[in-house]
Amino acid sequence: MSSQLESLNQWVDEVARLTEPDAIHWCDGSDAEFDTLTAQMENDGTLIRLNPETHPNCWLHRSHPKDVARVEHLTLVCTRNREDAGPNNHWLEPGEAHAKIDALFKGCMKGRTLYVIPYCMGPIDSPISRCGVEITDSPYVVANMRIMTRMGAPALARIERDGKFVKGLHSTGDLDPERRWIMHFPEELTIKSIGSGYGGNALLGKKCHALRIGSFQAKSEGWLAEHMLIVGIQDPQGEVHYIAAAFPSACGKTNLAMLIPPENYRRDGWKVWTIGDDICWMTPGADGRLWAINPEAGFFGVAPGTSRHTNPNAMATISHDTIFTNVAVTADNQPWWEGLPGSPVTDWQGRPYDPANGPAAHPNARFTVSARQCPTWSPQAEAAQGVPISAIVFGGRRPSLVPLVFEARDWAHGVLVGAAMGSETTAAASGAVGVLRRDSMAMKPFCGYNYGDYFAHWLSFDRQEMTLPKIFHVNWFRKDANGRFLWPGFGDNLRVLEWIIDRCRGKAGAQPTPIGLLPAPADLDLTGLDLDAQALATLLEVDRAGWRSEMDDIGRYLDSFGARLPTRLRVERERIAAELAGTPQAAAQAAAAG
Ligand code: SAT
Ligand code: MN
Repeated sequence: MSSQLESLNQWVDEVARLTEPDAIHWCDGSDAEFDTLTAQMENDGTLIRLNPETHPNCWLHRSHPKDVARVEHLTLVCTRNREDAGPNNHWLEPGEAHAKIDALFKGCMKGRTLYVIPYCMGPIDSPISRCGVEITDSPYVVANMRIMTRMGAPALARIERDGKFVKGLHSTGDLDPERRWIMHFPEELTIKSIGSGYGGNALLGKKCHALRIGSFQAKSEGWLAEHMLIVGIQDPQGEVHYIAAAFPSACGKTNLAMLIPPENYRRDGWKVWTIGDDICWMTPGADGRLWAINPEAGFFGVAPGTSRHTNPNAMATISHDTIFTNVAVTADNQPWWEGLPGSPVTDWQGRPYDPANGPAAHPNARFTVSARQCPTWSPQAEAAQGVPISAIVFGGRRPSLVPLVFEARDWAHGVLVGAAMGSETTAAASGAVGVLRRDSMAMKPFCGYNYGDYFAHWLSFDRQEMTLPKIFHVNWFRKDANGRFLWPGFGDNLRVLEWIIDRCRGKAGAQPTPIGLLPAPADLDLTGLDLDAQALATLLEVDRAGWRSEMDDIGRYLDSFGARLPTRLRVERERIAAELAGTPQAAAQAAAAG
């Protein structure tokens, strides 16, 4: 046996001694194994089969009502030196953290089966992919990991070749939020999670590995692990342009990754290809461009709001072979959520639906589905070398101030734009919803180390041999005085992506402003769109007074990273603030100082 498999066996033995399971099952990732597990979960009520006529091979899972989202306050990054985790993370000294969580793992799998899940994040034969092994006592987690990752025998074979894997230990414990922790030990490539069976807390390949541990690995190995969708836009000439876009959880990444072009674009021959909807790993290629893979094999998407109007491709994707979590059901046992036609009879907790109890589906209800079922799934998603990225887009929910789109002047300015990102909070994490917070690169909950060092890592790609993507910021969520969205969004977002692509190939115009380059109304193709001139003017305005106070706020935020904040970002912010204040000399001075 190889030494890798020996060390894996030893770890499994060690965990079994601690957690005392009744049985140990090594997952091979086969269809037969999946069928056995789902049948078992149907028998014990973990899964409920949905209408087989309308939704073949679909199940509903109802989670514990106090276990419905990520828990950022219980998510820790445990580095030896506190400063390495940074003010963006909750921290505990590794020794203390292990002791605390191991006490909860003691004997927690009595009466349960311990599943060993070898998985690969990314195509099995890609040099960009990385492997891990999750140990869990939840068959629901096994079934979800089978959909979300390349799981089982091929992953185990790659682990043997690689000689390295991330260790993830998970137990649902007793699901008591008082005894719940999601801990990361980046220096040990280890994750320990207990007390939750939900999404990012429990499917350890996703946020824990592919983002928190991944970002830490990426920094030391010279690549980027990002909270970004990857979409390929094919123009009428047949050329495909790949865009990576970072938005916080539940801000429409899945919709953008699968968008259907507006009618006039479809007629002209535009096409959209989906590579990923949540996570992007990018690495410099021999040609100096950034090449990206989607480390995941499935979608764990937000159900509420998904409909034939907002995302027909997602609706087709989830019409069969899908696990739904915390949705409502109709009288004929179809999954239901807010935004769909029809009506619910049973809510997400299994109670007869009563509007007095709130929404029928939980606002963070999800679907888990293989990406291969998506009609726009790109064959390039399996390409070992990944796809070359032309543009990076940042965006958040900003009801005011932030224009529809602007382009950063250069890479360093783009890094500032990403670092300064703000967004209103959503139901993807526990806590208040709709509160504006800074969420740099949409990585606030997911960056596995000090944000100051992370910004420096981003800046470090600005090297002579690199041909870097251009960086943009978009805002689909601008509202008018009556609280209505000004921009239609969804498929019409392609109008903005076309401008972005044309900027990358030097074909479209732009107006310089202190915050970056903006399209003039005539630079956007608005054919067939019912948008009045006033709305368009608001979407493309730069309100200098508002931006001055935004820049002050960004300055205070950046200062919170103290000595670890790269000077380059501070200088960049000062340059823009000076330009907004209307003192070009000050702007020139600030630029010269950099
Ligand atoms: O629950 S997850 O963390 O996987 C979903 C999300 O917040 O993006
Ligand atoms: Mn996400």
